[in-house]
Formats: sequence, structure tokens, C-alpha cells
Amino acid sequence: MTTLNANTLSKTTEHITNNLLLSDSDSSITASMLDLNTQGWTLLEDVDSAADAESALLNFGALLPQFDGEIRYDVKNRPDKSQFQWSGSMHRITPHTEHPARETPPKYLALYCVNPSKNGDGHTVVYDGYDFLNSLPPDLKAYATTKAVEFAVRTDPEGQPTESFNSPLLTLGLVSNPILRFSYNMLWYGVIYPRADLLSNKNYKPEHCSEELAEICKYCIEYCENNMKRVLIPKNGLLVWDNRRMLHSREQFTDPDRHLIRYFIG
Ligand SMILES: O=C(O)CCC(=O)C(=O)O
Ligand SMILES: [Fe+2]
Repeated sequence: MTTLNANTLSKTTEHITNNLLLSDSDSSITASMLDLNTQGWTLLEDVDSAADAESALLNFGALLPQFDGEIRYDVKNRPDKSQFQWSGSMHRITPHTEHPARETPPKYLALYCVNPSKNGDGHTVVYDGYDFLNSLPPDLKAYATTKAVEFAVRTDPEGQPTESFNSPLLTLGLVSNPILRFSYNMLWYGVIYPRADLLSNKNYKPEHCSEELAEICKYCIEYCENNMKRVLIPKNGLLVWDNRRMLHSREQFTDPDRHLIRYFIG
């Protein structure tokens, strides 16, 4: 067992004191944490590489495996599956939270920009999901916290669901704030990755959900149109948001070389 003498004690104190003096990068992480806790999202700029992004993210939690079991997921156009509305296409994606079928969805989501669209499109959009639920009429708010919905996710747009979980849209976290789960696509179209041509079909009527969930979807679109935060993540930018509170979506883009790397943090 090591005992502390006066000399080692003063060295230990010096070490602790030095660690309390925040370096520039520590203080920017602290400021980002403040943003995450207040507005639900933050943008770190000039992060030189994906490896640097990963080191920064470790301040927020562990990097978790994604749908394919990997820590890094490339968000880029995959021409063979471009007919679906998913991250591997250039289509817009409707509001959702990530991995609603996981018993505990990732606390934070992050996107690191390797290559923005050269045409200045493809904004990532975040919305405050707690505020959205609070804006619902009382009966729909009660529905969102009591009625279980089946969330089924799939790795491949054409594949079978690989995981599913039944849960109300909002549940109490054991030691955390309430957990929001949402997928406009799953509620409205009945699948997480619908065919993209459905997006422009104004006459589409949902067949897969209750009247209340269809109402919640309509309120969601209205809320999102009026309360969006559009972020064009710059090259070497790292957008991080609270995935148990915020909804996110993506606007359509036209540059097949747009490339982001996505992380789940828990
Ligand atoms: O491409 C984007 O900006 C985000 C796509 C998305 O929703 C995701 O990767 O989870
Ligand atoms: Fe997403």
C-alpha cells in the first residue's frame, strides 16, 4: 500500500491543480457541454481529423456500436439503394431520433463532416423534441407518454427488421431525463426507410398507425417547420446533439461526394 508523505502529497496536489486548469480544448469541450445541456446541440469547428473527433467525443461518453456493429458509420450516397429515404441516399429524411428500437437509445449523436456538399445543400436540422411534446394538446401529450408503439429498425432498407422495441414516445429514464423516441417514417409510412417517391405523394394516408399517432405526426411537421435549427456542418465540423431530447432530419442534397461520419455516444 502506498502512503503519502509530505513530498508526494504536494506533488499530488500540484497534479490535481494542473488538471483543474483547463486547456483551450478542454474549455471548448466544457462550453459545448453547456450548449448540449441548455439548447440540446452544439457544433465544434476545426476538428482536424475523424480521430480527433473521436477523442473529443470521449468527453461526452463511450463510442457505441451502430446498426452494423461498427463505431464509425459513413453517411454517404450509396447509389444501389438510392430509391429509399435513408442516410445512404441524397433524399431528404423526415424528423426522427436515432435507434429508437434500442432499449436505451444513444444519449448523443454526432456527425463529423469530411466533405460538405459542394453545392451548399444537405443541411442537418435539429428540433427540440421535449418542446414539441409539450406543445401538443393534453390528450395527445398523454397518449405520447402512455401508449406503446412498435419501433422496428433495419440495417438495410430492403432487409427485414433487425431489432424492435415497444415503447411510448416518451419514457422515464432510470437515472436520466425522459427518453424521447420518434420516427415520422415509422409512424406515418409504417417503415423506417420508405421509398423516397412517397415523400412527394400528398395524398398518402397512413394505414399503419392510430388516429392519435397520425395527429401527432401532423403536429410534428407543423412544429418542425416553425422551430427548426438548420446546420450546414462545415468541413471538419462536428455536430453533436442530445438524441434523447432532440429530433433531427436532413435536407436533400445534390453532391454525391457529400460525406459525414456518424457516431453514437452513450
Ligand atoms: O445526413 C445527415 O445530415 C444526417 C442523416 C441522419 O439522419 C443520420 O445519419 O442519422
Ligand atoms: Fe438520423
